Amino acid sequence: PFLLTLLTHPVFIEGTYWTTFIDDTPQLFQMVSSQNRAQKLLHYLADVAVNGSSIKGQIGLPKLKSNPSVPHLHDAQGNVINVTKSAPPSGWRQVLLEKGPAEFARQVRQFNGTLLMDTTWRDAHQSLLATRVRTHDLATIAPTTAHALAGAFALECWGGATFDVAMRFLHEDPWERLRKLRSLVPNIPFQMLLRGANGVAYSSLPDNAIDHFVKQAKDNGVDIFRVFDALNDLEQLKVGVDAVKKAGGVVEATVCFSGDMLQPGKKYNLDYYLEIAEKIVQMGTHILGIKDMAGTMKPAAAKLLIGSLRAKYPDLPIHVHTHDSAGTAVASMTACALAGADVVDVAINSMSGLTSQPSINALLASLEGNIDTGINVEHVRELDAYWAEMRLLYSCFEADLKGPDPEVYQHEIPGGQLTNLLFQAQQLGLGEQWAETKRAYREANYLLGDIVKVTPTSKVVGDLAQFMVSNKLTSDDVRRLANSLDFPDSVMDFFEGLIGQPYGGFPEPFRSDVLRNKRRKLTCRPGLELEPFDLEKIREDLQNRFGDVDECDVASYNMYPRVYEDFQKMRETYGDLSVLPTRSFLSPLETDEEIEVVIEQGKTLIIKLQAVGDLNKKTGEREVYFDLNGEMRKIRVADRS
Ligand code: 3PY
Ligand code: ZN
Repeated sequence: PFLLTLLTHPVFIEGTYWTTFIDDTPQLFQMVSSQNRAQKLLHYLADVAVNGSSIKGQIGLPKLKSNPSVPHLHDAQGNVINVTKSAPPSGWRQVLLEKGPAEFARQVRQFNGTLLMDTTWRDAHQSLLATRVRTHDLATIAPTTAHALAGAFALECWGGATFDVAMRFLHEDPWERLRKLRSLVPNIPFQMLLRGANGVAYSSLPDNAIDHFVKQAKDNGVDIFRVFDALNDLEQLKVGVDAVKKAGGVVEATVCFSGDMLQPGKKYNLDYYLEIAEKIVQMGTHILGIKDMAGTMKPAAAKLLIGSLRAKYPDLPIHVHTHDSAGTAVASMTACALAGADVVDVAINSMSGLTSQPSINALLASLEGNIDTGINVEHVRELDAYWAEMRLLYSCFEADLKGPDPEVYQHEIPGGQLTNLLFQAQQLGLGEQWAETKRAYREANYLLGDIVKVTPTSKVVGDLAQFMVSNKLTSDDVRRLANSLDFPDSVMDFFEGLIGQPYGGFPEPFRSDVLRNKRRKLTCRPGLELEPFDLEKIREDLQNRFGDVDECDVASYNMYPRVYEDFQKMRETYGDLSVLPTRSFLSPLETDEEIEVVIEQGKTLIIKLQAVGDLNKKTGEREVYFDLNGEMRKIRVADRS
């Protein structure tokens, strides 16, 4: 293609070129690069045209048949606000940038009311749409969001499962997502979810890898780090907290809330939470997070817990997270606000409820006249129109949950996992299996010692539950046969101590029976046993294998080596797929359908599918014909259908 570009360049054709023509005309390389990029994207579109999308977890095609539209925001006089031309109002990020984390936290505490964090860009789609929302659709609504939610405490937009899923299933770079969104939202702080010593992975990494990852996250746009450990193991938590402190981010060290606190005899009761909170305060945090990942914090528990923390720590900002799985989240977050929480989590209406966070407008209505939030009610209502369309666009990832689950207080399954497990049961078409899975999950939790359940411990419980269902084992059977059963790896890892130490210790003799002589019993935190990564060497290796890499690539590789390698291979084959509109990413173009793809600012490809040729029986291939910016292109792809 370079030769072609050179030969067709007007200067070359006119023969007015000079010897340094190639050196002095970098556009030649840019043209080659954009032609290459176009060619790679056509390959992807051709493959989808012939074989359909191969995005994991996709059932059917998007219900949205048109391109999503961006709603207009109106000012108080009813005029449309030009969100791309006018700078968004200054927000809490300006306070943070000007005054630093400690003063930011102080001012959040001083705010006369309760601030809101919008989770739509992270937890809401992780909980409802299998984390599949793409950068393209977040970036499209980012300028409008910067205006509509200018008063928000933060947007949760990164971390948790989004990092893994972006690379593994969406074939996009999570760091590019972060930088793009950051450039479009200068005024609202960005929050990420960090799994303590696990970073954004499922098990411990060496401490230097966590420090390195967090530094890149901070440098590329994350402001506030919600750090948790799935067992509330403070040693594990501290690894993440220390990393954020070193990077200069806002620390939100978090207590994971587990189960119905007010039930008599509950292991995780008020005393337990006050004890963990005190240790977190001793560790040093700008904000105290309370993370109710299964949505089991009833309003009465919220009032008691937040009220007690408020009284004990009058100067410490408290930020509460919940899920609406039981249908009580608006009531619970209202109770938190009334009890003195400084920030509570919500999601845009069309992305709220069920296993996601409570609806922002429902909470605003609930607080109205009583508690200020600094949020423009009309603007978020207008913003919702976009997410209503997104829900249709991503319909092929819906778990199709119909209503609240009243059994959450029994099984205590975290929001995102509840949707995943239901989705799996639905795919099997076994309604009964769902009830059985929930029952087994509850039993598995007790077998494991009634542990705090959130990534990665929720996976341990889920794996054991599925093991029990598929092998038709009761908990008595499991206990009795423990020294002869072949348990899932995650269960072995848990009992070895690779996920940390549970509160109250491991259940015995069950632990010893499960481990037998196959695994040891670790008593220290697993990271202490890991050799630090040689980051310089990793970067060199990656450079040799993949060419131009940076520290973010190193961090991606450290978290998910295989996933990162596969991602690089996809990039090599198809280029940057994040620029494709989602409908074309997930479904074949129709004949004569034309799409616009912005590959970089000011560079738009107009692509039209012209025809898909007949199957060549000898090669097993088809030719796919496109019109690319007015020129015909033919792509040959293997027919795997
Ligand atoms: C995650 O770790 O991804 C979570 O969302 C935990 O709630
Ligand atoms: Zn959550």
